[in-house]
Amino acid sequence: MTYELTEDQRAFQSMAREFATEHLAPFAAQWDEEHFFPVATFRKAAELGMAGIYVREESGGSGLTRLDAALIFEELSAGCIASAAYLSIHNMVAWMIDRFGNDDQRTRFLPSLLSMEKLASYCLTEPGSGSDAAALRTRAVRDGDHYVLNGAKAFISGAGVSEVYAVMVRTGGDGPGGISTVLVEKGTPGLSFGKPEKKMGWNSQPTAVVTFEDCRVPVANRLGEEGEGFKFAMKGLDGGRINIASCSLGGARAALTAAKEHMSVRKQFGKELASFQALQFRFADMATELEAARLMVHRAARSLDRGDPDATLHCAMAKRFATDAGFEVANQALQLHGGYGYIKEYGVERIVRDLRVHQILEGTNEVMRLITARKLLKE
Ligand code: FAD
Ligand code: 2MC
Repeated sequence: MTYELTEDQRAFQSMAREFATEHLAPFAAQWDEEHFFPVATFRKAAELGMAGIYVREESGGSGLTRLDAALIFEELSAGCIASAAYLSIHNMVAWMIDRFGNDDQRTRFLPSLLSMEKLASYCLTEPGSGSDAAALRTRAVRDGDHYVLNGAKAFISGAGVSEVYAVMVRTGGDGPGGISTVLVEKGTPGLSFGKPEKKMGWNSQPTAVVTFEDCRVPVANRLGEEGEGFKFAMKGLDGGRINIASCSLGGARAALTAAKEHMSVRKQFGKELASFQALQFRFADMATELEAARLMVHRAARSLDRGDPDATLHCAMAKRFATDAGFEVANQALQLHGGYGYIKEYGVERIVRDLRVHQILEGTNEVMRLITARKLLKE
C-alpha cells in the first residue's frame, strides 16, 4: 500500500481547498450564528462535481474513489464542518440511488440531486431505535402499487429542506431482514417535519423529526428488493463513516493551524507560548494524533475502494479513531488559546462544538467498537 497521492488526487484536493477557502471559511461563523443552511453554496459545489463524488460517471456523477472523497471532505471541512458534513450525507444518498436503484430511479432522481437543485436526506434513526437500527418500527404496508408509511424518524439532517428522503422502513417481520429502503419525495401527502432541533453544533444545517402518517409512496420508489434495505443502509454508512471521519480531520486541522498561529504571537512570562516545552510537546502530540487518524481514514477508504472483506471493520476503526482524535485535537487547541479559545471570534469553540457530534452520529463510537470487537473476536 502506498501513501503517495496521485497527481489527480492532488488536483481534487486543491480544488476542494480553494472552494473551501473562497466559499465556506469566510462565512462559517455567520452561518453558525444565524443557523443558515447555505443551499446556494452547495449548488456551486455541485457544479464542481461534489454532489455525487463517487456516483458513477455513466450516471452523471464524478466517478471518483472513496479516497478521493476523503481528501475532498477533509478540505471542505477545514472551511465549514457542518456544511461539509451535510454534503457527505447528500453524497451518501446519491450513491445509494446509483448503486442500488434501477435505471428508472436513476433517471428520475439523480440529475436534480447531482446539481443539488434538490437536496437529499438519509432516514434511519427513530425515536425508539438509534444504535439498534435494525429495531426500527416505521412500517410500510403494501396497498396495490403503493406502500402506506406510518412512523417517525428522529434527528434527520436536512429535514424540511431536502426534497428526497431515503427512508428505511419495515415491510416484513422483525430484525434486519424485514427492512426495505424507499425514496419519499417532499410534498407527498402524509409527510411532515418537526421543528428544527436546537443543537450544540452543526447549526448551519437543520435537524428535525420526519413523520409519516398514511403517507402513500409508489412501490416504484423502493430501492432493490424487499428486505434488502438494512444492508443498503449499512453499505451507505461504511462510506459515510469515512466521510464524517474526514470531516473531523479537516476541522481538527483548522483548529491546529489556529493554535499554531496563536502560540507564535501570544506572549506570557515574557516569551511566546510556542517557546514553552510543555506546550510544544502538546502541539507535537496533537499533530501526531491527527496524522495517525488521517492514515487510518485513508486506509479505510482504500479498503472500500478495493472491496476488501475487512472494509467495514476498517471504516469502523477509522471512524472511531479519527472522530475521537479530531475532537481531542480541537479541544486542546481551544485550551492552548486560553480564554480567547472560549470567545466566538477566534473560531475554535465552533470547531469543538461541531466535532463533538461526530463521536455520536453515523453510528456512535461505542457502536464502532461493537462492530470492531464482533469482527475480531469472531476470527
Ligand atoms: P442510543 O442508541 O440511545 O445510545 C445512547 C448511548 O448508549 C450511546 O452512548 C451509545 O453509544 C450507547 N449504546 C447503545 N447501545 C450500546 C451497546 N450495545 N453497547 C455499548 N453502548 C451502547 N440519523 C439518521 O438516520 N439520519 C440523519 O441524518 C441523522 N443526523 C443526525 C444529526 C445530529 C445532529 C444528531 C445528533 C444525530 C443524527 N442522527 C441521524 C442520529 C444518530 O445517528 C443517532 O443519534 C446515533 O446513531 C445514536 O442513536 P441514539 O441517539 O438513539 O442513542
Ligand atoms: N455492509 C453490508 N452488510 C452489512 C453491514 C455492512 N456494513 N453491516 C451489517 N450488514 C448485514 C449483516 O451481514 C447481516 O446480514 P446477514 O443477516 O445476511 O448475515 C445484516 O446486515 C444484519 O447485521 P447485524 O447482524 O450485524 O445487525 P445488528 O442488528 O446486530 O446491528 C449494527 C448492526 C449495530 C452495526 C447496526 O445496527 C448499526 O450500525 N447501528 C448504528 C446505527 C447508525 O449508524 N446510525 C446512523 C444513522 S445516519 C446518521 O447518523 C447521519 C448523520 C446521516
